[in-house]
Amino acid sequence: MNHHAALVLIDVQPDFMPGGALACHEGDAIVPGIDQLLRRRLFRQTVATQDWHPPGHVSFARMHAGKAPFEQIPLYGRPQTLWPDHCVQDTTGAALHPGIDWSPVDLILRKGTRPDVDSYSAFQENHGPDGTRPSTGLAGWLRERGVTEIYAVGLARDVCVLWTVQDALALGFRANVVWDLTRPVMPESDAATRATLEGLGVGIVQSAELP
Ligand code: VGL
Ligand code: ZN
Repeated sequence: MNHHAALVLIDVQPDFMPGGALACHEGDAIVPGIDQLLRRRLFRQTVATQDWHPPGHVSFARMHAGKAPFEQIPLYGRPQTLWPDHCVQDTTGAALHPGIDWSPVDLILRKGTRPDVDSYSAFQENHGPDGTRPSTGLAGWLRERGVTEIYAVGLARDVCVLWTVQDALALGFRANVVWDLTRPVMPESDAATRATLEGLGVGIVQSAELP
């Protein structure tokens, strides 16, 4: 393992798993593997993100009259997918999954806390009303700790994991996805997600290949 690599655990929360508000296909299947990976302490730094929305968040379909979850609307001049209410602050569905021992994690980064802006990537929020994407500060945090490469795991493969690794590359990090420790919200998206990642030069690895 590259000594300068960080593990980034994206939104491993019950609401993204079967029975949750915005379940990913087989989302719970990644829990044991992530717990085992954390116990191995392979990485110099470990960061977990937590989707953490206030009630009435702009991404919730319920806030938009006549709109249903998974429909798209224009928001601040860009397409916004509307979601069921999910990961509402201080609910059990928003917790870091209780099946994982989180103690080795160095940083827990909450995102999506602004009522009017959605947030998929660990690095930058989605576009806000002023047309910018506010930084979460994670790129600086990683750089100041000597990190040059990330390995992403978690949920959802086609949304927050994808946006995180795209931003990582744009911000100058090498990026990898541990494919078997991710699951998609839309399973039919897998071929497109894989092709996008391969086209960008993102490493696609399996957890069993990690040293
Ligand atoms: C996510 C949709 C809405 C994710 C978060 O974690 O991929 N997807 N909020
Ligand atoms: Zn969300």
